[in-house]
Amino acid sequence: MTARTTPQPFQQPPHFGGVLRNYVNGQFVESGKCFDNINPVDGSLINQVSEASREMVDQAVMAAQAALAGEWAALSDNQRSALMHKVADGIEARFDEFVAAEMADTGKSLWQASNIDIPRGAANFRVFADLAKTRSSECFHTETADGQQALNYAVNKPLGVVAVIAPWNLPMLLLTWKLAPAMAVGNAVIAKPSEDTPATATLLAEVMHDAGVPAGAFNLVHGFGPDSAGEFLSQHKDIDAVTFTGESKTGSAIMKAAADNVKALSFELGGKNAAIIFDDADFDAAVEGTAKSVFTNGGQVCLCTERVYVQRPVFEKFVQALKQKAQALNIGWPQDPDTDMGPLISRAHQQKVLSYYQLAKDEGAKVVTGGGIPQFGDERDNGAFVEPTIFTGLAETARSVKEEVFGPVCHIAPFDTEEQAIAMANDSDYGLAATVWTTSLQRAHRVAPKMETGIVWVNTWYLRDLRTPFGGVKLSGIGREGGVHSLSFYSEPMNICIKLN
Ligand code: NAD
Ligand code: 6OD
Repeated sequence: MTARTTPQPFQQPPHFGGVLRNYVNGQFVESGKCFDNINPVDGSLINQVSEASREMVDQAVMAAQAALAGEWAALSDNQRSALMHKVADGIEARFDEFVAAEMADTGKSLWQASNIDIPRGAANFRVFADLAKTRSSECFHTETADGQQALNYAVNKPLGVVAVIAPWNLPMLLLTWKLAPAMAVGNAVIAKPSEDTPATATLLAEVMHDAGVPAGAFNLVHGFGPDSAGEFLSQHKDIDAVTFTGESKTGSAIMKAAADNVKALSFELGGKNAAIIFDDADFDAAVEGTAKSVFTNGGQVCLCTERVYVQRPVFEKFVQALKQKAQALNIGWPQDPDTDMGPLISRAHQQKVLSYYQLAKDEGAKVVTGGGIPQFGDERDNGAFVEPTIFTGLAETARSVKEEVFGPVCHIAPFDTEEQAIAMANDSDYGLAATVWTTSLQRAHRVAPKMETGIVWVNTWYLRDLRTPFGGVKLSGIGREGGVHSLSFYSEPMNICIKLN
């Protein structure tokens, strides 16, 4: 690990410094109650955020309902699609502001914010605008036994008012991944970004406003979960669906809150993802790819690998090679082009990850590298950094092998047979993603479908096509989004039967 020591002043996004406001019924509004938005690089205050009250959430719901009965609902599919493209244009026109805002809130690197997070924000609007415009619907020519004939076809209607509750790890990417399809098929939305990452959502509200999205079609409320905007939305009787990305236990709380009003739910939750490295794998590619899947975004991607299983003949060599990769990571200032890894999202999350590092040691792990906090000797010592960490030697039953840490850490264990590797990878309460490294085509096809996960990558990681089904099994989620799956979740199909004879 190389801790870069040259202090560099953190550049605030140009319009920052005031209060980040909510956006309700086409207007930017404040509640009178604020919370702090903290930069995890150095612990400094970025700005304050207006926390939406229950009344403000009610106003957002009423505005959304009015939009569904007014100007927003009156748009044709082509007009709505064109508007979504205009939103994407608006994100691209203010690209640098979005990048700076995402970096300030998360501490993620300039490279990642400008190559992954913000481009995906715009791409989400473009892809779903086009998919919604070109979607087909079912149609059957019906003949009954007694000779009646009918034409049965489906009309897809929006669900209504959709609450989008998003996490902090890929704030813009994950919020728009759900907002874009929901809006593209005509729903009115209420976005609730994480309290840790309110900035890009606020910029997005400005973009929506400037693009001419009708009042009430897009609303933004800031706040927390319990007894705040997250819970007010989940419990609200006039919200038709909640689409949520975040921790599995939060998904469970939202499910309970939404139960009385029987809302449609789509959940993308936690993971404890496995990588399997067979001894026939391209060794260098497997090491490179696994380093990426463990350490990208400081391990704070739900799809990151936390359990690595390596076939015994290459086990020791692999552990040493991954150790070298971890130790070569540049940890530092987000705006430094050489930075590979920034801080965790907050001091609270840093404490959680460090508690898992300690737990692994207490459970008898061998520390291959890391396990602590990097020391910089500058303002970053007030930040939320942890060292990239590799453990070996734990039993598969250890809590630190079973529970999601959500940090730059993995445990590496050896296996002997293909069957053993599959069983070890699947022995998890989670089922989000898996990665398989092999040069055998037959093995790839044999092993991949046996993974109990929503997605398997073979000889790669996080290579995305937005048309594919995305989601998890077990504790990792309910439902699928992506492509037609998103259009389907955010729509209510209605059957129309016309008698022909
Ligand atoms: P979190 O569950 O703590 O928070 C997510 C959002 O839910 C935030 O906006 C938060 O304010 C809100 N929230 C919290 N409690 C709530 C409640 N009781 N009612 C309503 N809303 C509530 O998750 P996080 O810490 O922001 O994100 C990290 C977690 O998200 C990890 O577990 C990670 O695996 C998971 N995640 C999953 C995916 C996926 O696609 N499966 C993607 C990203 C993150
Ligand atoms: O790429 C995506 O569409 C997606 N939903 C990624 C989720 C990442 C989790 O942190």
